[in-house]
Amino acid sequence: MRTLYQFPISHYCEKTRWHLDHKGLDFQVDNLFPGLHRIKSKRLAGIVTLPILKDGERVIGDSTRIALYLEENYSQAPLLPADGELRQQALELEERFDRLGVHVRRWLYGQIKQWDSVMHAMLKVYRPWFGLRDAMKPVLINGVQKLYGVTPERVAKSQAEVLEGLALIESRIQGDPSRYLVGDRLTLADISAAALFAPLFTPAGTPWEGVAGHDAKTQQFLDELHAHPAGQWVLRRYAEDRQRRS
Ligand SMILES: N[C@@H](CCC(=O)N[C@@H](CS)C(=O)NCC(=O)O)C(=O)O
Repeated sequence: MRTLYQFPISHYCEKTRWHLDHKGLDFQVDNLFPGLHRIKSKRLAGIVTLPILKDGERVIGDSTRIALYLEENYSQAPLLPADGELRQQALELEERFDRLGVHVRRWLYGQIKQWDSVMHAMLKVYRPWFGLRDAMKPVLINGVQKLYGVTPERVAKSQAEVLEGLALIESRIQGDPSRYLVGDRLTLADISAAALFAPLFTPAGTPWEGVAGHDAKTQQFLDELHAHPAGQWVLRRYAEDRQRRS
């Protein structure tokens, strides 16, 4: 039995879901409640973040470590190229996009003017527990802003990082959304970049579809990003390469 401990709305958890789906590995999800998740995540893997994967007796925390574990232990549908140089490039890009995921998250949280639809998307999978779930919303909004460093200065820096990340995608694909980041097939670099940037582009069928708490100015900025090759690339990877079982 395989269990993914997750938050549905987390883009790091989406990266792991995509990987498991790509390999055709069955798994159940255990949606932990934000904040309270730390009791279980510490007990399971000694960390405070999700995703955590339990595969039989093995417990692996952190999306990058999970990705390497899956590649090492399940040879089907490999996401790391056999060629040493391409493999190294895929691994390096995976790490780079992993770090950029932090900036995508901070920038997006920094744009929210209305938290209702964001909180709904974040909490809808949990039982209402006699009103306790909804009573937690103000605590969570405050907690998320503190935890992820959502201050005007840091959000502005994160915007620059996000734009650099999109420019990196554009240069790797040479402006052509049909291409992959490394070589001519899907690798770990692609699913990391696409999953971690997906909240900006809200592909159909993802937890971010229809979530919008920002204003018209931010929407215009996002629309411009959508039209760029990197935005089109994320949507194309989802349309063509995200075999969804979860
Ligand atoms: N480097 C970690 C980052 C995971 C991460 O930041 N997860 C967030 C959700 S997007 C989390 O669990 N935050 C809760 C917390 O820090 O308490 C990974 O790749 O798994």
